[in-house]
Amino acid sequence: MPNRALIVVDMQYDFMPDGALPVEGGYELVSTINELMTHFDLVVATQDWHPAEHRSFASNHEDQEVGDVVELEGLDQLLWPDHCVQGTRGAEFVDKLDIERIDQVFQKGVDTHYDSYSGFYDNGHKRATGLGTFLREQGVERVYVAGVATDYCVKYTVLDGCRDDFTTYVVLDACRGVAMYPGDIEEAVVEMVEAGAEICGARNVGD
Ligand code: VGL
Ligand code: ZN
Repeated sequence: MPNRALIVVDMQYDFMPDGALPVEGGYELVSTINELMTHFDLVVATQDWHPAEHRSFASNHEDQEVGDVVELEGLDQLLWPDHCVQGTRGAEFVDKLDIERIDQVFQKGVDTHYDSYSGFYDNGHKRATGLGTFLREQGVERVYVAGVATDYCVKYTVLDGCRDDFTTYVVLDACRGVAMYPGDIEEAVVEMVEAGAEICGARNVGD
């Protein structure tokens, strides 16, 4: 049984540079991640998968703009442009991603009232996506995380990986961030390291 897995986070059109919630350098990651997947017996992916009425969209609030913060079910919620709406092209994995190598996909952000940056739990830690249980069932103890965005979904996936006692690696050159504010990516790296994550490069994940 594999004791390690690669978690590919949100490699979807809406997070590419020409998407609704653009991440600079998103397309550059595709070949890196395709190569990275060949080193793993187990690959899982997360997919941001929102209903059109999702409350993380500024468009679903009156008098709010992208970047504003509102309270959602007791949590601060940063408002985003509409993105990764279920069934739209923006929510699809990018074409060139080698999706045949993905063993299991975990969708998140499906509940209108809760956002879910992490691939493991929603932001309020109320509901698990099933990712953690799946990995444990497969005998996984170490996870490697790659994808977008370093300062949101990668970060929260890594923090939950650490919290749930997986040995968690961030494959930093296989991640890109949103950087809504300057310094966000660097700050995310510090937070992940402080939570116990290790930083590595795509070239030294081994086999
Ligand atoms: C993400 C913001 C909103 C991400 C998803 O994939 O990092 N960021 N939804
Ligand atoms: Zn989202």
